Amino acid sequence: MDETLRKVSNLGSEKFSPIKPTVIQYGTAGFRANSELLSHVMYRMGLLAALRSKKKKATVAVMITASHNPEEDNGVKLIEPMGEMLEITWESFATSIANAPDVELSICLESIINKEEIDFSLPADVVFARDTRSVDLHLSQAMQCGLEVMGSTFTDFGLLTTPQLHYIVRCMNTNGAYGEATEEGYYCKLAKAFASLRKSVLHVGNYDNKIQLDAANGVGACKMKEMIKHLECLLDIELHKDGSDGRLNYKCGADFVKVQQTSPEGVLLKPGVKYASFDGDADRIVFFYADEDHKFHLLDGDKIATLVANFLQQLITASGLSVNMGLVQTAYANGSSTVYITEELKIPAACVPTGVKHLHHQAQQFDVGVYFEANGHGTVLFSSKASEIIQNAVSHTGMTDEQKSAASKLLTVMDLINQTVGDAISDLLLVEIILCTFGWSMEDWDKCYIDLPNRQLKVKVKDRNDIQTADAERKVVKPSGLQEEIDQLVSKFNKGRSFVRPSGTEDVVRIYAEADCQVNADRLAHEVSVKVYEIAGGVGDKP
Ligand code: G16
Repeated sequence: MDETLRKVSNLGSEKFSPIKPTVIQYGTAGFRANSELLSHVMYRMGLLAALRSKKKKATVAVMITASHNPEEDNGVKLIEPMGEMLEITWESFATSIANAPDVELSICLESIINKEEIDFSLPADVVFARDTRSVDLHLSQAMQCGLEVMGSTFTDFGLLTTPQLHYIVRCMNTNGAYGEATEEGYYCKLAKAFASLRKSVLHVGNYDNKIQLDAANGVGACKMKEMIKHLECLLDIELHKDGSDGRLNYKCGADFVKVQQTSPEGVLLKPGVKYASFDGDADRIVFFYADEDHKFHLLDGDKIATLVANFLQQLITASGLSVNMGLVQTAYANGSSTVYITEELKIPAACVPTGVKHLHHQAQQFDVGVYFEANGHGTVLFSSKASEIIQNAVSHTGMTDEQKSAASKLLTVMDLINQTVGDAISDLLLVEIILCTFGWSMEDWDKCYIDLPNRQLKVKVKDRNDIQTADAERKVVKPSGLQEEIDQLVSKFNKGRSFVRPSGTEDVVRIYAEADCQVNADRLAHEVSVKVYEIAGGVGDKP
């Protein structure tokens, strides 16, 4: 071990020394920063991934992406053997390794090895992939050097969407029980489930299989092209923002469409047509359309969650199976969606802090856990108990044909869903199946409930970590006095609600507000952002 740690330290200081002393934190979805600052972080994440693999005695994964962030940023995150986000205790190890001075790197590694009682003589195995950012290759080579110096075996999957890598690592660690551990295996599994479900629907009502898809100029474009080849023409998809020109996430993609509440630049909306946007690494999706009056309508993660929960609830009821279902949201969930879920669908809803790891964890408390962030990141988890009940039901003799048919549909739906993490491609296929089953157009789906008008803003402050929150980010506890000011502002607006939180992917404080009309939501968001600027140390132009 000593010899390896010596090499780690030498190579680190010779080739991957931090360019300038910046403190970097493992945030909502790993490290995110300007690409130029990340070589040493990537090298060190290679080291940590090897340790995580030794600790788990399994293959782990590393994804190089900054997802929705602008093209000049990049990032890296570690993925657990079952395709889940890195365990929270290891996030702090990642932060300490990334920030250790060169001379303390080997000491830092040694302290993790000791604390976690890792048998260093065990083998390590890591799979990795990257999105289409131009410097990804160079950063992925730095990460690979970290793996090599630790003596880890590895497989470079090249370009993948983030959810594809999550899927592959889970397949590897379940000896293929979850699917074939290749990109082709991913397409085949999803496409087979999609075709089977789609062909079982005989009357499609108002449903239309045409989609105009904005791929954010990201990796989702080339991967969707591959998926289309497997879909037997059951969907008619026209790609926009496919990366042939235009910058990644620039005035396009799921984050842009959700936050700006408008269509991607250059995509002209035709009334009645269905549109969808992926984000840069295709782990989020939102839908939108224009009505006859050319008014823009967004169907975000909340609308997807309610659609999926409604569909699954109907199948569970029809199958007569005894499995419970719950839905997990964050504070960004539109107030109307929570009322619809709890009062109309009568499904229990939980609220947790932003970040897939929190939603995923909470969703595991249900037999069937649906989780979606309003930004379009989400999936469905089926517990092993639920999977077993559903599997047994299909061959059970004491059930009616109708019950069996519903159970068999549920089983196929499980194959269509990427249960490791939110997946734009899988979610797109799932939404299409549901709309087709219900015979719904976009308008039909949209009218389930009406969103409260809302607005999101960002404010730059000296140190965003000065803002601390509680109650699933719905209350600010530091700096003192800020929450009282927000309460005061909110009380002036009918149906007003607002909260603020430090972003874990960008150097900003995020502000969310909703109210009875758009003018009021905009005013509330603006007034809260001014308070954040004044009380939490705003920098640059005052909002
Ligand atoms: C990531 C996370 C999401 C989170 C989003 C914004 O998305 O995976 O869970 O909602 O960042 O996080 P924050 O508000 O902390 O900046 P993505 O698509 O960028 O990976």
